[in-house]
Amino acid sequence: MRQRVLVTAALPYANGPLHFGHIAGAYLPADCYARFERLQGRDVLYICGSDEYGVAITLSAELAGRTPKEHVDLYHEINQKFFSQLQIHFDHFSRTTTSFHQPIVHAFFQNLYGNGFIEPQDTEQLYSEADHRFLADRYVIGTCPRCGFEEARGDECGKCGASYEATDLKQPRSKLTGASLQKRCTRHWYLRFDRFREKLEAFLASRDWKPNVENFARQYVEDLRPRAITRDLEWGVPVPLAEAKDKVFYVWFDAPIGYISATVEWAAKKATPSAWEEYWLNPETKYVQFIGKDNIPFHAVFFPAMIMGQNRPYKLVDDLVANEFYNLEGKQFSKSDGWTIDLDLFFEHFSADQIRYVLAANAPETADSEFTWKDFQQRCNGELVGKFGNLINRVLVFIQTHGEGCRPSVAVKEEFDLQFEKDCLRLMSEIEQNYQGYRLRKVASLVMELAQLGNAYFDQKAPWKDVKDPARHDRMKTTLALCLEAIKYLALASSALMPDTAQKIWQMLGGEGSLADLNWKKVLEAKFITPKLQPPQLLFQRVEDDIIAIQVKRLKHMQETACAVQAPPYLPLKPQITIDQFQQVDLRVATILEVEKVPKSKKLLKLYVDLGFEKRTVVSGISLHYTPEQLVGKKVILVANLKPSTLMGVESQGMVLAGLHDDKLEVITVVDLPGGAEVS
Ligand code: B3M
Ligand code: ZN
Repeated sequence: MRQRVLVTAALPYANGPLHFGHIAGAYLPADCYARFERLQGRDVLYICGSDEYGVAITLSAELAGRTPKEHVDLYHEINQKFFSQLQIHFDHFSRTTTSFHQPIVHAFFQNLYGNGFIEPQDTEQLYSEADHRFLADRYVIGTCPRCGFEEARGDECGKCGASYEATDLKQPRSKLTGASLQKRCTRHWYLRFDRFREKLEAFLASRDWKPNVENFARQYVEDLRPRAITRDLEWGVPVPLAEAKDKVFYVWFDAPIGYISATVEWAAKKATPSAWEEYWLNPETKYVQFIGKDNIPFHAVFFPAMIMGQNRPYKLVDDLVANEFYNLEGKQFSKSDGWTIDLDLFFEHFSADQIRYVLAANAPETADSEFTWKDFQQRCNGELVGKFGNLINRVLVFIQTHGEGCRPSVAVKEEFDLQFEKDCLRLMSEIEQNYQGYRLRKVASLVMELAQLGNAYFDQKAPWKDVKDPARHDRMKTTLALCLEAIKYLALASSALMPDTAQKIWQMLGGEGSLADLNWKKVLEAKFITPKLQPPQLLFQRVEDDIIAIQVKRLKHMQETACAVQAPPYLPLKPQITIDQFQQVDLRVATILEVEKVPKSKKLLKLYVDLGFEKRTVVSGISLHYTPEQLVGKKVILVANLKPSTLMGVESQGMVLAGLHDDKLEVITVVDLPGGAEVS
């Protein structure tokens, strides 16, 4: 019986175009792994699909003037095309709006419900009379309960950094229509994740994951709480309870079930409707999931808990491969900021294998990494052309020129030849282990090592000298035959990573059929029978400086135009006040003595300041803009007669003045005045 391997990669939201960051993080590593396991003769199924529900999608759709369905249809197509341009080959790419999905989500819910893991709870939420609906946090803006900023977001204030429930906002209103919102009671259904703690702990203990994944998961398990799995929305999988007619499931409840429903759809389309069970219900199957690090809790904890509450023995993930983030030239890819690569233009100049290789060589496996045009050019020219392509080209051209393309056979082997054969096989076995361990970076570097080994061997044996002396022709034939063997290894080793290139090499060597359909071990030992080699063809184009210069210029240009379009609006002025009203505010110079982070808060810093006549503690939402070291010693302006308020458990005795524009925040400081000085 062949070992079954189920491979899934995070279902991308059909909410915008994918970029190389997504590819490097999940889809390429998963694709290479699936291809590799297939070469190993395993029965592999690589499943993915679009994640099409969730409030983020309804919001973007509304802003784009589309219905959610139109919106997801559009991006489902766009993203599928991108995957195929990159030769990311899924056995099935589904979507969560298929008719297969909903019944399985319902069954999941019914099992959890029947097993007592779901409980209703009443909460207050913001309701729009005008739109006849409850609004999710992301749709809400209002006045910050702390600093009075009128454009505060539904979950936290962009000005002072306070975080709160949307229901705490003053004058809450709809982000889309401006309609005012009222608090209303609504009932939601909570999944009692806390009741799975022990099972989850045992599950995590039984797995051997990378430390980043394991630690992240353990932290979540320590703090498991019931979580609402329903939402007041129209777009989503409806909740199958009479009481919950207007609710849908939270997208993170339905999306992971999409892995299963996609497999069910795959089986149905193949006309073997129960074939999915061999992957999902068979404990012998190995299940490997590839995700970005921001998805760890959902895959390491929530989805496993959902499965633990089922009556059917669905597979729990065996290996969870989570990569870090992958940036573009030092910053996150962002379409709206113009910080991205136009893919149609990219594929005009470059090939899928070039980018697959570069992404792998630089994959964000243990730390964040980035794409830079310079690195792309260097790797394409220095490695793909200079090492890999060079070996293949020089050997094949030599055989064409001096041996009319006839396949040389091994005559006598010297010690040096035997050592070369051994070194090649050692590298091949290392490459195998690293594919198996999801270490693509290492695979890419070993492939180059193999190419360099071949180059060094060819140089050392110098067949161009032997060709001149008939007495040494046997020696030359051995050299060439062993070089061809190394080239065959290169094709095999790079088949999962650079499938097009590997296939071209395979054909040049006289290989039959598709290399991807063959077996690693058999190819390793295979002897070619055709007496002639195919004339060599070019594998990789050099990447010229001017092409790279154009890309860099385009990136800059796109960013500038995006900035021009998106210049942040200036807020309208507030109503006039009198000088008396203003003078009620007591502003003082305060010297910052000590600064520490407020635990569990992203934005808040706790400042200990000196007003000359007294010292105070002030909490300020500036942590994203300043390090504690940058602040100590600064003399800032404090609203000194503000009523104290408590933020994340810390009492704040005043407010530090700061200016904010387009996400840039700057604290107002003075230089010479002493602490306590009045400011007016
Ligand atoms: N769509 C999040 C993401 O693309 C989400 C993954 C779902 S996997 C079940 O990052
Ligand atoms: Zn605020």
